[in-house]
Amino acid sequence: MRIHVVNPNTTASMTRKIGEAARAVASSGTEIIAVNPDFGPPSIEGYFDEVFSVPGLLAEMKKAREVDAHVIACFDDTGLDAARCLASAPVIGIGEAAFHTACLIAGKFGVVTTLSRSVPAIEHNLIKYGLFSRCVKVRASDVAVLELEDPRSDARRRVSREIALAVAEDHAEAIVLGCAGMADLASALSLEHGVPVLDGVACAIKLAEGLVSLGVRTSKAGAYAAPRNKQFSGLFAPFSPASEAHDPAETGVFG
Ligand code: 5HY
Repeated sequence: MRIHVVNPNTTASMTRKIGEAARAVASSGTEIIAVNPDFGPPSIEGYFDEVFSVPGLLAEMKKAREVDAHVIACFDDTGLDAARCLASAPVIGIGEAAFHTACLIAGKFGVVTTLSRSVPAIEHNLIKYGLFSRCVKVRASDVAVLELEDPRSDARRRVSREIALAVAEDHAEAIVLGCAGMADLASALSLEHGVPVLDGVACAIKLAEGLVSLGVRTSKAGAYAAPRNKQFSGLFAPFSPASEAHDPAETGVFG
């Protein structure tokens, strides 16, 4: 099977790290195609960045050919609902995947993310998924997303310190890492803190493989029905559901 993994920000080094984390858990026979758009924010920290990363995400999804599932590798599950309207293959958000996985192995879990501005979106997703009561707290480690790409930064120490507080003060029984850029830290931090520490990329790959093996696809009976044909105007004309001829993959997104 072929799993298309989209990092909605434009930072290629993070996409490489995400691809490595995905391949590390993928079954033999699963091909991972890890991509990021060439336009949009270099990192997604809060609502403003998030909204400008969605067109790039959808453009990458429109480019994907013969894939069995899609994974959105941004912990806010950026553009997840719109992506499910666009694709019939299953679409998994790494946030949703990690939350459900945590609920299968712990009574209560904690989330440790990047900056405090990223916390509200994650809390809203927990409420939306009906899992808010299973999460003891969403903590910020005060680490900017791109610090995770800088080997000289002490990002790992700050993330680890916040995990220690989540276990000691919030009594978290498992930890969910709240950024795709933390994908390479999970196993070492789990050993260090003696509780399961989950990376959403790995959780999403295993869930995607499961859905494909079950032969299920996104229901088109309601919320995730294909977009109705209409012509968008201006900057987003190339994204118009109507203008199949103006596929962003072929004509480029703007003009
Ligand atoms: C992520 N941002 O997983 C989120 C994390 C965050 O660029 N990749 C990003 O801080 O919301």
